[in-house]
Amino acid sequence: YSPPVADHRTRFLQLALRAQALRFGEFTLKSGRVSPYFFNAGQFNTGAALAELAACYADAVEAAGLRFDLLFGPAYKGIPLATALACEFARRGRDLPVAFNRKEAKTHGEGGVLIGAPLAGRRALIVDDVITAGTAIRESLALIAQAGGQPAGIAIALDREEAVDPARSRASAAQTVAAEHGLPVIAVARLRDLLAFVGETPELVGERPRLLAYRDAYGSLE
Ligand code: OMP
Repeated sequence: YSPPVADHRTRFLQLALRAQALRFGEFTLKSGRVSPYFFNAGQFNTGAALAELAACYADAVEAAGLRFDLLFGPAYKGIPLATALACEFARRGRDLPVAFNRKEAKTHGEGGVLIGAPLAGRRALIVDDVITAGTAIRESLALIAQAGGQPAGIAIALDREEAVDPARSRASAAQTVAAEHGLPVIAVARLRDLLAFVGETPELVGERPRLLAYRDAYGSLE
């Protein structure tokens, strides 16, 4: 008998907790919101953690059945994520081109802001860490378009499921990006999965009221 393998959401949340990529407390976000939790993908900082994380992304992407032919990792956090995911897909028998950008344009050497496989004519899956308001995603879409590529979708580890401006609309940033650009957003886990996970984990259950209050203030409606 081999126990059933947990689905990618649970495996990811357990891994994030173990790697201290998921923390509870008081954190000020890029948006200025004060959040009772924070996800820091930089904490996946060993080969084994990145490999395990990449397997979670790969499972989520495969389950979504999306068509794409290149992985794009936005600087900086997306770079190791897209690279690790490319290695995982290769391990599963699919060798995909991978590309990423640098933040500062270089004027010597090979120049430009894009590194890796050419984007022209390819359907790029953007691989990033987390979506809150969707600002980082919009920058990647512009880069891909400039390079003559076509975005195929966005794969992220965590969708915080927050509304950009809760007073105006309670659609999540991921839903807004998806609708505006006609692109699927594939998240390994979403806030609703985190809430369920916290509820089932004795040492975390005390965090649940603060998470629920935060969701009431800023969360999107399902
Ligand atoms: P948006 O660009 O607003 O979608 O926010 C995404 C970025 O916020 C990430 O790329 C991070 O720089 C940062 N962030 C986290 O890394 N983890 C979080 O839990 C929340 C944020 C955030 O500031 O919203």
